[in-house]
Amino acid sequence: MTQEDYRLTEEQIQLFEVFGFLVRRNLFSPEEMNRINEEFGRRLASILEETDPEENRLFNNWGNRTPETPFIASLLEDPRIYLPAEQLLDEESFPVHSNANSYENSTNWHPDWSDPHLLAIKNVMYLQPTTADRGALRVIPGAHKNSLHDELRRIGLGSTFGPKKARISEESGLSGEDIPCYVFSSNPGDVIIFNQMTWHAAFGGYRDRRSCTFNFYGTPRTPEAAASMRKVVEHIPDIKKYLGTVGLQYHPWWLENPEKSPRRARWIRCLEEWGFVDAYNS
Ligand SMILES: O=C(O)CCC(=O)C(=O)O
Repeated sequence: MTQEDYRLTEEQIQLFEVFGFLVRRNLFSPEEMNRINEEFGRRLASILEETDPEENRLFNNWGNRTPETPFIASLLEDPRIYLPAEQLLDEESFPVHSNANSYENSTNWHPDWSDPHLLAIKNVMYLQPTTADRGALRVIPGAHKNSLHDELRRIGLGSTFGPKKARISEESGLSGEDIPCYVFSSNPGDVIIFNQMTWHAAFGGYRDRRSCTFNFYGTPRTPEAAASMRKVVEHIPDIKKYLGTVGLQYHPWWLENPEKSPRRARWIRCLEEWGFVDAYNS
């Protein structure tokens, strides 16, 4: 398995830039997906034992960089995950989140953010097969750019987690499923990467719908981008509370970097310098 094997082609990079997302099929083998599912299931069971069922969390989610899930934790350093980030963002990009998500239901339309100064990508792998009516991620092609990105907010597509309908649905009777989009029907082992400004959603949700997500941020190169990054870090306490993420994003076990990986050492330096480690681990 060489780095070269997992480099995106120029055509894939172009597709990502134009549409805001890229689908990669059969990236992980059934054996690897079984291992991921096993670690995920064990960690979820221990979280359910440790946490108060009355606690009002949106859905069960936790950081992957823990000794309880060593194989999932290692995926950030797998070229199938970090190489596209280095190609699509830059060689100095760094992994801010590596999360496991056990959803309770569907997710309404939203972008992860709307600030074009800050470049970020998210890799999403679902651990169960997905279809249009069973939890597939939907993305609106081209909605990572303006004017489409802002127009979708203007027409009232934006919503939050939970049963509250988006304004466009209240006013028009359209459901989230009626919005034109690409549906990422997938099998375990497939991965979609999207620009975090891309509008996305998933419908036909059900209890314990599982995904692992790996996000990378580009290193800010302009004062505006640096200011945006600082704003993101300031909002971390609110986001942690809102999402109810369990455990640490950057476990000391991962921060120790026992194999002295130069790539991980660089990532840790960026995460510390920008304040992510303090903000997420405190
Ligand atoms: O699968 C879902 O419910 C949507 C996930 C999502 O919004 C995300 O991964 O950013």
